Amino acid sequence: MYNKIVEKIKEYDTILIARHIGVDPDALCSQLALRDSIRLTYPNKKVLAIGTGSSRFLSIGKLDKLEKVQDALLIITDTPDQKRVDSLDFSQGAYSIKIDHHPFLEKFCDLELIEDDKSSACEIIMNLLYQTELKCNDSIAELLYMGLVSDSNRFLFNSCTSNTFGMVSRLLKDYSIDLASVYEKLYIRPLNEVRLEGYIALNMVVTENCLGYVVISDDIINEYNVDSASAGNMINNFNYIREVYVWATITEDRKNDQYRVSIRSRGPEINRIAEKHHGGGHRFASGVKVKTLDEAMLIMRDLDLELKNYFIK
Ligand SMILES: [Mn+2]
Repeated sequence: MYNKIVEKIKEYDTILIARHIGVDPDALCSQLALRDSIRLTYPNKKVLAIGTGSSRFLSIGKLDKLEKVQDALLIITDTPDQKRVDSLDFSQGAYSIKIDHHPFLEKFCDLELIEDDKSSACEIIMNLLYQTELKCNDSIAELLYMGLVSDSNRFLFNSCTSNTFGMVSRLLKDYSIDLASVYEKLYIRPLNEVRLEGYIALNMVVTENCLGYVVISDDIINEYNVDSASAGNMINNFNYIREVYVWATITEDRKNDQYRVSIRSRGPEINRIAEKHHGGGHRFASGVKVKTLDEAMLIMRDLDLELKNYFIK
């Protein structure tokens, strides 16, 4: 499969690489690393990374302007379904390839490489670069390391396997990566976000079945002067609370007239519940967008029930 991907890359002069909406470091780094690797290996090809930028990740790297899609090879990383593709129409293009580590949702590319046992899309790209003629250098290695570290929440998840550590070990031996600088790019944050974290900790509702959730209203987002995307991302900081096995943030997004529900679990699998409510994600990290707070509370009810059954078993 890896070689088949490289054969396809060799066939095309123009290659457009996309990833999912609501950009995160794994999506961005896998996309940029693959772009830079193809540019390094085949300097005559035009390779562009497409997608909506985010001020938060400016220090990670720059995206490109979209050019014409016809005759181009389209590649998407870190994205299981077409509706989450950012800024690229996959019904166009000459040929398309998906490289993803999410559980399979739908086929929308001609060639799909899905390795849902990998910690991150970046880990798959690391394998791809090591096992094919695609080249790597220090800055590409740094991108790949950054995406992997971010998606595995600093090697905290079970998605980290001996392959993960093996690849990271090899990468650190072969390339020079400034770890302190990587962590600063990923984790530096303004004081008001830390203060909002304090708000979440103080206001989290915890049920007797060990579900913890908090509603972050638009007023709160404004009061703490954070953007709603970074408010939703704070969910990852609330793991390992003794009384909480599943936790969720319900973040109001008044601009788009919706609530974003982010769910994490260290107990039962929660992606089926997310899918039932038209969201998705990983077994222990999922998300749903809903129109009303009532719908969000229906998800909380389902999660609470799931927990109840989980503890009975
Ligand atoms: Mn990912």
